Amino acid sequence: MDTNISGKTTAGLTYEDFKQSVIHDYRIACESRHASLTGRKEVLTGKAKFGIFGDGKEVAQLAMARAFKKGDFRSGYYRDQTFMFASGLLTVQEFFAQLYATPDVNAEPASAGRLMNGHFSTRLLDDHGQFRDLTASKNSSADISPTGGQMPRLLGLALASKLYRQNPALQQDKFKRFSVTGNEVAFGTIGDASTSEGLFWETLNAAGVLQVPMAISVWDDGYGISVPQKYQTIKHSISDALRGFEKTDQRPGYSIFTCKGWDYPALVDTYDKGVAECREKHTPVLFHIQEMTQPQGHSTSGSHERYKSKERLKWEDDFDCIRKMREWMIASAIATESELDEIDAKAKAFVADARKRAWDAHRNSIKSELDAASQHLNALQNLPGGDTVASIRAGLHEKPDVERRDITSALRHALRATRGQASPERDAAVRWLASYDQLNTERYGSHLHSQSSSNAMSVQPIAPVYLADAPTVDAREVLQANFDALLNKYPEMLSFGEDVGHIGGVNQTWAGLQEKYGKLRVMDTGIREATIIGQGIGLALRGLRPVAEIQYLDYLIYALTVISDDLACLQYRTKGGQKAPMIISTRGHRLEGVWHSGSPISMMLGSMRGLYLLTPRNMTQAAGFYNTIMASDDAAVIIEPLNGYRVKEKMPSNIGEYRLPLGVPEILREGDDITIVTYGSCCRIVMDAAAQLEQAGVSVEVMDVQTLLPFDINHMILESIKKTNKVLFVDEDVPGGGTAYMYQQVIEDQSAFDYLEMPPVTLSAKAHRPAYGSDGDYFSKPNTEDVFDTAYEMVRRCNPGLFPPVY
Ligand SMILES: Cc1ncc(C[n+]2csc(CCOP(=O)(O)OP(=O)(O)O)c2C)c(N)n1
Repeated sequence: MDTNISGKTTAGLTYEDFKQSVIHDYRIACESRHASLTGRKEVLTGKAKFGIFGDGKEVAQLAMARAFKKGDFRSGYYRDQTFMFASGLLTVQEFFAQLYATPDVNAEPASAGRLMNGHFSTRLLDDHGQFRDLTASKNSSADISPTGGQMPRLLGLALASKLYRQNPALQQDKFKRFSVTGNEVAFGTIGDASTSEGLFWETLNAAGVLQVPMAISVWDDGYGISVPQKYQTIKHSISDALRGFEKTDQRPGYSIFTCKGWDYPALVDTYDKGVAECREKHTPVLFHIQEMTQPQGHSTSGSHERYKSKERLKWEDDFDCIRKMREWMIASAIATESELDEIDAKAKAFVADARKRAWDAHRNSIKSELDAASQHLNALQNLPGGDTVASIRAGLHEKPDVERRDITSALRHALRATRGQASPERDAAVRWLASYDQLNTERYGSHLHSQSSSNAMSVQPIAPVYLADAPTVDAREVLQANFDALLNKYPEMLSFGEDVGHIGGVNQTWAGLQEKYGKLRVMDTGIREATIIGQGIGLALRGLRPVAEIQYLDYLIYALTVISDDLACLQYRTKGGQKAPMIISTRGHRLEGVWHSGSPISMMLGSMRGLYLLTPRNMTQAAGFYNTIMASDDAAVIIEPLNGYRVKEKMPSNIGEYRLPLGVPEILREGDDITIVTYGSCCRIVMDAAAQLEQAGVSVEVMDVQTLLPFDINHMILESIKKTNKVLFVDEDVPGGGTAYMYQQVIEDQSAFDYLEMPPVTLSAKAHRPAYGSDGDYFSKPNTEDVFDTAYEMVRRCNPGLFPPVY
């Protein structure tokens, strides 16, 4: 019998302390297993809708948790409940509250009931939306369901340690709550099948290139739902596949460790050693944890007997990691069989109790709402139509586990049944329903954006100032001077992207800034859009202010999942528990050909709610938006107009300081006959057309909306339409894309319909991608003649006598 692991005392513990820590670990493992078993039952008996659990992965996670220190971060997936329990980041009661979708941040701090079970996270922000001292806690970034989606942000979480260690400007007191000289490790976890995803490989390569303290664990149970490893991984082993990534004496790379998921002492030793190296030397490490199992199958959606052989199932039983840990503890005289039985029995009782507390709390809050609704239903029963209300009420009370939707639905039906009657009872019921609706909107719909006092909508605008002798320069110089001022002002700001560093960007907007601020502030990256965004998310989660550049808007599509699934919904899915205030800087709209003229606005509008989408028409406006977002704690995409870098603009004297408000259009030209609403590069086209229309006797009001999300918050466009009674929406997206969005905003949201004398019109690019060359552009994107003809036809339709036909 070993007196301790591998003949040495683990992590400086005495044998007795070590023994107690193993017993503690065993208790956590048992609790976690009982939580899984009980959780599945809760789903199968209808108390919860879906369950996915961490059974079969417990023991390795205990070992990982032993190496996880304050200040460290996790970026993982749904199997990690044992790690979360062992690290003290999740209680069993909270685990069940999430399973029941309890919409209360105190009961379910990870997502306030918004995410299905197994989506872990810790609250990095205080109640005011400001960062807590992250070095005083162990931290977990917020999980998402797309497998592999946790990888890109892991890169940024790890890179932050390197920056905090190597950049002396980040040693100031105000950054002390984010890092202790970069000693923090970013722990990643991923299932073996999900290593087939491109995001895994892109992250792995980037972290190897950057040499950051990232410790990835691959939980290998041989399957991705039903699909076995042989269809997932080359050489059927991720560690074998990754041998080329391994570091050598000559070249940096990864330290790669393999270990069996049931071998507790080896796991503890391996994590101890691997994480120490990662922390100290900032070497990325990968732990390939093999021979894991799934005692209950993948999730509650199906049974694994359908695709695992009898032999495999028998092996999984024999090599169950808790069983093996137990055998080892008995063989090592750490505990006797009966002592372990007792721990297990206590764990079972503890879980049962925690489950009950979670369920009771969940039900009690609904019950009090049901009681309030019942009183209103009672009162409505006395009105004509009361019979229907009585049966609605009876139906509600017959339901076994009434939910909030049942309460709301019952009230709505009762009000429908008693409609048309003036009575104080109805008024009271209507008022109660409205306040209940408000409560549920807050429960299920708050925190799309930051709700802290530093949110972007609260930033005070500052106008650009021009001296009498303000120089006129190439527009890209305005941005360059602005970035210079921002880097100077915010030591926590950094920018990175393809060609951003050494040459200062493909359009020279960062020219000379790497020289001035160093390679840790203005960085080149590989061609890897998804992890450029992930890098930004992870850095922003740890208090830095990244400007992540996607070289052309057309290539944002490579990063779409990371932006949509991770960044855009971060505040929402944690109900304000986390934020990643980063700027995605890109350039788009028309320039040249299919892949350098993109303006996929409807794609962005449809997938990035939670981000602000800013579409400046020139670089002066763009700079103003960078300044606003930097002064806030929100995240935004800023699209610089690709064909505007060499256009001449005046240099404001308060560069780096002026701030443009979001959601406030600018009237570029006043007119009485028709309102044209547009943004971005189309502004110049529309302005040219407006000048030509003036000569034809048409007075055009041109409105640049400037930001699509948010959109014209003061309804300035409506005021314009009240004057012109006609509106034309112009952009470069596909038909039914960005123009349809603006149409909906103005007609429905601003109620402009009543002021129109003819239907609104949209003018967009063609449905196909823009062809190459000047003619390709002309026949693909809206041009000045198109705008002229469309607007002219609109005014002609209202006044044919005054405007003869052109064609
Ligand atoms: C991008 C994406 N594709 C598919 C799914 C559906 N899905 C959920 S879990 C899973 C299997 C994952 O297997 P593995 O990575 O080995 O993790 P395990 O569940 O075995 O721990 C799949 C295909 C998903 N969630 N995300």
